[in-house]
Amino acid sequence: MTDCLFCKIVAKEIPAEIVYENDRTLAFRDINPQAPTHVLVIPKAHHANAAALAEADEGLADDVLKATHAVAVQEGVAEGGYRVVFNTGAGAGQTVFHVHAHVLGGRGLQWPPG
Ligand code: DGP
Repeated sequence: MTDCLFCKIVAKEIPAEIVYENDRTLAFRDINPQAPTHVLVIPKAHHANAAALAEADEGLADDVLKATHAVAVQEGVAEGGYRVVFNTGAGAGQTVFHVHAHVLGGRGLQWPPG
C-alpha cells in the first residue's frame, strides 16, 4: 500500500532499526520505546489490523507470532517475561494501520495495562 508508513519501512524507503527479518515478516525497534525492549513485528504484506491478519492467507498470523518469539529470544527477554500486544482499532490506541505486534520486555510489566 503506497501511503502506509510500515509498508515504506518494509520497502526500505524509510529507515528503521531492523532486528529480525524473514521472507514474510519484519521486526524493528519502536521509535518511542515504552520498555528497554520494544520491538514491532509486522507481516510484510499489508493488513490493517489483527482482525484482518486473522483472516489473511494461511499461516501468516502464525508467522507473526513465531517472529515475536524469535525476537524475544534474540533480545534476551524470553526468560524474564515479555508482553505481546496488538492494539486493534483506533478505540484501542492503534495509530498505524498496518498490523503490528508490540514486543515489550526488559522491565517489570504491570497488569492491567490501563
Ligand atoms: P500503535 O499505537 O499500536 O498503532 O503503535 C504504533 C507504534 O508505531 C508506536 O508505538 C510508535 C511506532 N512508530 C510510529 N511511527 C514510527 C516510525 O516511523 N518508525 C518506527 N520505528 N516506529 C514508529
